[in-house]
Amino acid sequence: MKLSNMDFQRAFGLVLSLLLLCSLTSPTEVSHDGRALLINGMRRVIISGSIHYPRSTAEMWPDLIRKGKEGGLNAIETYVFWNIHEPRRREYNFQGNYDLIRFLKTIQQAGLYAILRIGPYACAEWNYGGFPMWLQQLPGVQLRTDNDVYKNEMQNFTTLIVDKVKKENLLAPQGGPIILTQIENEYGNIMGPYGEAGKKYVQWCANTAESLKVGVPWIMCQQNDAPQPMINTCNGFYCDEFTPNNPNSPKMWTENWTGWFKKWGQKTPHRMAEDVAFSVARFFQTGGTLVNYYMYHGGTNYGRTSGGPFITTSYDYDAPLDEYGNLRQPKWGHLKQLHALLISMEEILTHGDVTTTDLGGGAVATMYTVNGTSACFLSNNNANSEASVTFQGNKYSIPAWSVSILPDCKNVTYNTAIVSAQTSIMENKPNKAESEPEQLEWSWRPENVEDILRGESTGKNVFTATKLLEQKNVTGDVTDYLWYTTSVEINETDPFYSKEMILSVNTTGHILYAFFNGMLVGSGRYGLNLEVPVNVRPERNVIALLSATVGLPNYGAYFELAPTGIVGGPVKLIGNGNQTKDLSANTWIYRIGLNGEDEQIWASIDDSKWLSDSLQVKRGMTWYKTTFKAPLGEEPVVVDLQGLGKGQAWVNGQSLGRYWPAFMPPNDCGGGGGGCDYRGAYKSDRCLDGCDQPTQRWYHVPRSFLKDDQNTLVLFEEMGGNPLQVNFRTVTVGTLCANVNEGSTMELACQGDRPISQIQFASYGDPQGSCKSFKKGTCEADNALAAVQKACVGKTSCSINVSESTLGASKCGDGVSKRLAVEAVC
Ligand SMILES: *[C@@H]1O[C@H](CO)[C@@H](O)[C@H](O)[C@H]1NC(C)=O
Ligand SMILES: *[C@@H]1O[C@H](CO)[C@@H](O)[C@H](O)[C@H]1NC(C)=O
Ligand SMILES: *[C@@H]1O[C@H](CO)[C@@H](O)[C@H](O)[C@H]1NC(C)=O
Ligand SMILES: *[C@@H]1O[C@H](CO)[C@@H](O)[C@H](O)[C@H]1NC(C)=O
Ligand SMILES: *[C@@H]1O[C@H](CO)[C@@H](O)[C@H](O)[C@H]1NC(C)=O
Ligand SMILES: *[C@@H]1O[C@H](CO)[C@@H](O)[C@H](O)[C@H]1NC(C)=O
Ligand SMILES: *[C@@H]1O[C@H](CO)[C@@H](O)[C@H](O)[C@H]1NC(C)=O
Ligand SMILES: *[C@@H]1O[C@H](CO)[C@@H](O)[C@H](O)[C@H]1NC(C)=O
Ligand SMILES: CC(=O)N[C@H]1CO[C@H](CO)[C@@H](O)[C@@H]1O
Repeated sequence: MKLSNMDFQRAFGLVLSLLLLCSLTSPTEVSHDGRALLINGMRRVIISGSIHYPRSTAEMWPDLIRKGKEGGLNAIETYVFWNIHEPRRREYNFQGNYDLIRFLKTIQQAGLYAILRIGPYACAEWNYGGFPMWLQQLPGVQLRTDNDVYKNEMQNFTTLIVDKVKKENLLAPQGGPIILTQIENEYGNIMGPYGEAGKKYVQWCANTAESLKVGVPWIMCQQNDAPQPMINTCNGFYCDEFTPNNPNSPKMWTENWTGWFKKWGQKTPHRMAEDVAFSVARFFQTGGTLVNYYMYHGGTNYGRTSGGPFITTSYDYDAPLDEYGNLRQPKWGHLKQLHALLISMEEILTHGDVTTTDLGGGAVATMYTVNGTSACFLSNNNANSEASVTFQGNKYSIPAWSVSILPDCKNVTYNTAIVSAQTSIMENKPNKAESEPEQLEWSWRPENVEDILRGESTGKNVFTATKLLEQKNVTGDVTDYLWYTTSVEINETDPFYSKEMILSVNTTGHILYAFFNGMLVGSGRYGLNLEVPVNVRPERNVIALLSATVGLPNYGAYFELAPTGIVGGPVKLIGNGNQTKDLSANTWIYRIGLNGEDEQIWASIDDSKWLSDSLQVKRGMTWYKTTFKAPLGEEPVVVDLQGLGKGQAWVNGQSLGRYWPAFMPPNDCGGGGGGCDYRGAYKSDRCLDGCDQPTQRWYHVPRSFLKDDQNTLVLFEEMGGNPLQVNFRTVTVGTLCANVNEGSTMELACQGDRPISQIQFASYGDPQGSCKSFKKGTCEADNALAAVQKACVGKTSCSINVSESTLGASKCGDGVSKRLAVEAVC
């Protein structure tokens, strides 16, 4: 292999940073007591965020991790995804975005700790929960229970991962970043149906983990019966009421859901910053010492990695870093302030004596005291009303569903419901690349299905069977697509014969297209019993059924056994007087995948088979191809696939994942209006939006997929769509807003090195409304706008102390609590 100059510089840089690391890293001892993790004997507060390495690119990792660190994290957590690393038994892949070791080293280089959830069952809305398909096909295997075949494979892979990180000195006692390791995952939630075998399995997991001698504690999340020394931990939207199963285990929260994932056909979930902050502050108020945000960066399900069925390609999760790696504001900033405060209270939170006082009406005061100094939390669990309380002789009002933090037990320096961090409204800006035409030029190619529709397929990936088979078992899950084709001779004397009959197909899903004598006669999604009228000929009739999966299930007891495809059927023709002809035991011709998949059309540079004339739109089973210039700049790139139906997309041969802009959520925007109330227990169906647009219209194109000159986009459109509206955009901050109380500091920043160009609104007094609808109130200072313009316009970021001395006299009465509200344009 030849090293280019660039490679050489990179390699040289790596050597340098490795040298640097060796000199900086020293063995770290990790243990725990009932209060906290002990790192080199010191109790620590750990604030961690989940970033799943295959859901971004290796080029994005340093920036994501840096933004996590800047947001106040001291640890990054990830699952390990078995099915991408061992796609075929004992054949491994740790390349590119699957380079776990490089990811862990990037965390280490940033000076953060790592939490490694080996599992190797991951759940994670990941295809098949992370299990490789070959595992389920081993004779005699039963997953996640006391089964020797399974345990042998689990042990083999877990050992491989542990050996790999040991070899690279990545465990804390070796000077590496890994302070915790996890075995299994949320098994306690679903172990009931496994009975005694499940209990034995939990013991076995613990023993196996112990035998691997990682030198750091093991955790088992959602596992009340986790045997010592496993530490059982909590996952959920709130974990304040969680208590570990052993007095020697610290209270740790391995999944605090910062938002929620999205499914095709559903609206977009949101979880307000105020409620995430409330849940974290409550957790620390009640003795928690380790929190992990699930997700801190959700990212993208590239390729066919999304679980489900029906999990979208975007795994944005409403996380503090958005799908593309931008700061999601105010969530990121509001939590950053909380983290700084909690870390500053580390000593007292991990050592203090705790006194709790019920102040009535849902309000609780918690005081941590050590050596005569105290820190306090005042919480109000009431979802409807503010609490006015007197605590240690001082009066406080605590907004509904919030926690105030008083590091000196006197002054409130943070309240979870009062957000002073800026709000950033993101915009997708048009591609400004030079000489890029308004509309892209497309060529197309039909997926050749004629043989199949005639019932005559032959060749590679084709075989016959006299029954209806389970789909993923047949395909090995290397493709979404499986054709089931049969033909039936019918003559007019057949008792069930009538000219018009019903074709009835019972499928477990996920998507079905039914063709009869070459014509598409029906389609449907989910598991369904499709019944469509067909015109039967008194001769040979061909039935071709295309079944497509949309991500395999990832959660639940025995989820791996959930069938896919037209397994067992029945497939029938129903005719005269409801007499039926059952075709389930016919000779079925199976065709695994598409011709285009066999050819890897998306990676091919052979243009000869593409047609550039008479572009066909609204045509199912069609490949499209275009070239485009990369948008200028560094900002994240997305492609707008509005107009298309359903399929998969590739840029320069790399998969962007499945697309499905034709799928809209149920149109019930009405009622309740916009806005979202953070108060009251969050559930994944609260605060939904996006009811009037495709579940997912925009698809992330990582910068590292792009070349400076010409780029290629290939689409496979399965149901019919129009690519003429497709265009590329960059995602960037459009509008900034902030609303900050007197005595605090307002901070504003655009993105990267883009300056603030204009202040559209600034009022210091009692301004009303919210971002994009601010109005001045009853009183304001005369010169606030000028002061903000002077401090911010032309700068990439600015900071203003909200006080009369910086903004001028407000002319508000004494009873008015003053604020500065600003709306700015980047
Ligand atoms: C995993 O299995 C392979 C054989 O399939 C064996 O060679 C290897 O030693 C096993 N690894 C461990 C850690 O057991
Ligand atoms: C409390 O004071 C004692 C005695 O001065 C000291 O040893 C200890 O480290 C202090 N503890 C904390 C948490 O500050
Ligand atoms: C902190 O609290 C004390 C007592 O309530 C008060 O006198 C003092 O002004 C407060 N300090 C600040 C900076 O708000
Ligand atoms: C999967 O296919 C194999 C043959 O390839 C068969 O022996 C096995 O029974 C199938 N399993 C299921 C669940 O259909
Ligand atoms: C029609 O089908 C029946 C039963 O398969 C067969 O016995 C008969 O010979 C067929 N008639 C014609 C005209 O093909
Ligand atoms: C359709 O298939 C499902 C799952 O395989 C089965 O439970 C159901 O009984 C079938 N329905 C009919 C009408 O056969
Ligand atoms: C055929 O089945 C349908 C649906 O089950 C029923 O409504 C109809 O009455 C039946 N027709 C005859 C002739 O039995
Ligand atoms: C804001 O006030 C703090 C102290 O209260 C001071 O250290 C800081 O310099 C001030 N910042 C600006 C931009 O005036
Ligand atoms: C019990 C439960 O719902 N667990 C889910 C928690 O959230 C994670 C992340 O979304 C999922 O992977 C689990 O299935």
